[in-house]
Amino acid sequence: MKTIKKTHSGIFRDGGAGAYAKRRYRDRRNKLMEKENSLMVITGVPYGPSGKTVWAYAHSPTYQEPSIMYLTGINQNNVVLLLDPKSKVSTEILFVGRKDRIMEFWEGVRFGVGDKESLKEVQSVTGIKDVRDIEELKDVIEERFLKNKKRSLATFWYEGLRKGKKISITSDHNYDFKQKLAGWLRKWRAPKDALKNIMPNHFELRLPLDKYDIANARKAQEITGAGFKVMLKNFGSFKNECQAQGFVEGRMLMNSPYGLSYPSIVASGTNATTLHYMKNDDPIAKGEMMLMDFGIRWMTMHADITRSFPVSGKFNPMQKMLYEIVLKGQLAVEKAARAGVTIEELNDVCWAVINDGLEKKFVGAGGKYKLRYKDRPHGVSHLMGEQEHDGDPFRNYLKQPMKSGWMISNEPGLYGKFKIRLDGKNYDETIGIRIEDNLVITQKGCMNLSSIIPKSVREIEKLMKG
Ligand SMILES: [Mn+2]
Repeated sequence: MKTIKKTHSGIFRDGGAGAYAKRRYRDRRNKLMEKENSLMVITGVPYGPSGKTVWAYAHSPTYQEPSIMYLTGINQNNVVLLLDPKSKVSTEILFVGRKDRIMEFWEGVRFGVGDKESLKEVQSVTGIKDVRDIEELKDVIEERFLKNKKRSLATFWYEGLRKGKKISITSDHNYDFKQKLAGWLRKWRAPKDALKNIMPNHFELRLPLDKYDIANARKAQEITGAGFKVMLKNFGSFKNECQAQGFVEGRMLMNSPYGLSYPSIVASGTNATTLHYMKNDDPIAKGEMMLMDFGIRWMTMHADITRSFPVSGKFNPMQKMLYEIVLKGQLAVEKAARAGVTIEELNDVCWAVINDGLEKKFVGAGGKYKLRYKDRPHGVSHLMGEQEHDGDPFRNYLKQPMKSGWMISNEPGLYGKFKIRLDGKNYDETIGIRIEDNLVITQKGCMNLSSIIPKSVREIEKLMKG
């Protein structure tokens, strides 16, 4: 029998850069040090998928806190990174736990310190020379902080503005860590404003994707699109929502070990008007529309796709009319998207086209409708990257001019009750339609990474015919 070498890559994500991975992560850390120019400590997620957190098994195999994943590629819990741009001893220190061979017997390779061989392993995989036991964390930070002339210490937590007031996400490990640092700083009699947040500078560097990220994002689109196409061809055999879900997720997971981008939304008929429908267990009936929001990860990049299509394989005239109104809004956004434009402006373009289409085309043809919202059901775009929803969670970026390399979603939708008489037939349906692509912003416009995934009425009907 031929022996196939097994790799233990779950511990380190090279991001598709292969031999250049160490340099890629070092460049990112150097750029952050240059920009922030302060002593920084950033924590990873404290717990991983193990016996104590069984729930985590249900989640993605890539579970690291994205801010530290971006800077190190290390997919392991209980890791802290210290950056000290002014230090003459070492500008970067990685803190990890002790090597635990019993735990490795159960869970596979994990970085650790405690003996020469283990230390060498962490150094050679990550390219970080100064690796210490996480037990030394407090002492090392104290020593570095007291030496620091600026008397400042920076870390990462989610903070933004809501109605002009500063607000933080206080329920995650980043905030817990920040609070711990704040406590230490008080003990060390630091100035009141000593603790700084690297979030703005961090996102400025992280959000524009590099060429590896873009290649990974493309790969995620290819796998997601291939899964969707084969599912559409087989759609006639599905009796309920979970069969469609199981099929498309199975196809995607067969082609990527990195997990789903998020739990799929598979909504038939009126269920599609619930924006975050995740029950996915209702029977599906001919004549209804389907809405599916799904996607796979590749490395640390995510696909976030939505397609709407008729269960029967053929749009009825009202469905087709409404679908094309939404599609027109989406194409208008794609046309308007480029560096310098804000997402707020994209929203204005999108919903104006859709509301105008509804009035002129639908009402113009005698249609009546009732939406469950005023003007806009949701935003047309969110940032994407290391997370499916990336960037500051308070979305202060909506007002910022977009930068070349940003990845955003383009997801107009229409949800409500519609009634019309067309070609001598009455139509009366509660419908949810959303069409979502992912765009990478460039100086002159954008690249639609999802253009390989069918969405025109003609393409969809052709695929469903088999
Ligand atoms: Mn989305």
